[in-house]
Amino acid sequence: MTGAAIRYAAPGRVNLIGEHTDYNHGFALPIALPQRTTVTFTPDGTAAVTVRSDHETGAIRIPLDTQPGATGGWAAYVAGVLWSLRVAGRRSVGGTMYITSEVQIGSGLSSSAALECAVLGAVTAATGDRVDRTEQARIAQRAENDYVGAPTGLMDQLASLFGQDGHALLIDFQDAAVTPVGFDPASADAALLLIDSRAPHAHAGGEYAARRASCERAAHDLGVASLREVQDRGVEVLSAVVDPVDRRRARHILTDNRRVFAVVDAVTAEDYSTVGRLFSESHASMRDDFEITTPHIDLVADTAVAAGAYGARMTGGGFGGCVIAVAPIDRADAIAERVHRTVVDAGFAAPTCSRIHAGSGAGPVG
Ligand code: GAF
Repeated sequence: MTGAAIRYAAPGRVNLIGEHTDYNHGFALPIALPQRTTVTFTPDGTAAVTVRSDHETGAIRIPLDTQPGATGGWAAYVAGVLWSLRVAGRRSVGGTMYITSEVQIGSGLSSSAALECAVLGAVTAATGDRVDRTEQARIAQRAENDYVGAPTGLMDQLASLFGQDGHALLIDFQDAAVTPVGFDPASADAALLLIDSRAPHAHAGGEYAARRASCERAAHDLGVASLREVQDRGVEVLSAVVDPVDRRRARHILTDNRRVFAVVDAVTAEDYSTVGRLFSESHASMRDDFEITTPHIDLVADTAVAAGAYGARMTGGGFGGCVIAVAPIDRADAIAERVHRTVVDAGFAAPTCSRIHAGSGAGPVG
């Protein structure tokens, strides 16, 4: 039996501030991007999903009882969602799936969370199961952690699922609570610029896991389950962390958590020059304490500021990907031009620069 085609879309995200804080039960402030991944799913009642993508050639057949390791590459995110639904005691259904995506892959814009959340939405729409969005986020995260093998936190899935037009999302990872915060830089003659360095990044690589392990060791030294528990005690508490590198990693987490609230206040006051200063402080913290930027990414961020941005920071997991800059609207074109010229002159790939705004979260199409 073949059911009617279901179309479901989920967006990528940009994190305004609060980096690597999610798996430390801290805070972050992402926005959903207007760019989306769309799944067209035609259920057929068989015991497998056959999936194709506009980015890849060939079809991949994924049995509904797939196990970690059985499917690799991009289709592992689809297989992971089917597996994770089953582990969560939820139903799935076989059929054919076609995936199209506007979310740039490998740029740190959460193309993987967009794919997971779109697949999840399409399959649960087909089964008719009601799965609330927080549980959907956890199911998608488990797919990524335990099927794909990337030890990521919950931010990207929550951003993709809870995104709201014209709003950033203040997330408290202690309980996954999401509070929308009005975010419209244009109303204060400011612009949020997204500069893609085109240096690819990856989460399954060892550096992300190493940062996570460092934070866990620091929490262990402090006798707490997560760094969140010492957030209110100030960075002085970190003197009890044995290893100086772990201490610096933990300092980034505590200071970025604090900056999240400072950015919320500044955004609410439409004070984008303060937002920019906090972006640049966060970038310095990621460069010096968390050590997840690269000379290429630092050059992009520094050049944006030298060309007139209020501030700039790398966004996402690190080691490549994108920089965001907040700037007076009338400086936007000059910043894009200067960053392009300086970065190309330094021998790096030509970056792309666009103005972005907060888009809406995952949902059915049409
Ligand atoms: C990646 C991860 F997937 C997120 O969970 C988060 O840790 C982020 O890096 C860093 O803030 O996007």
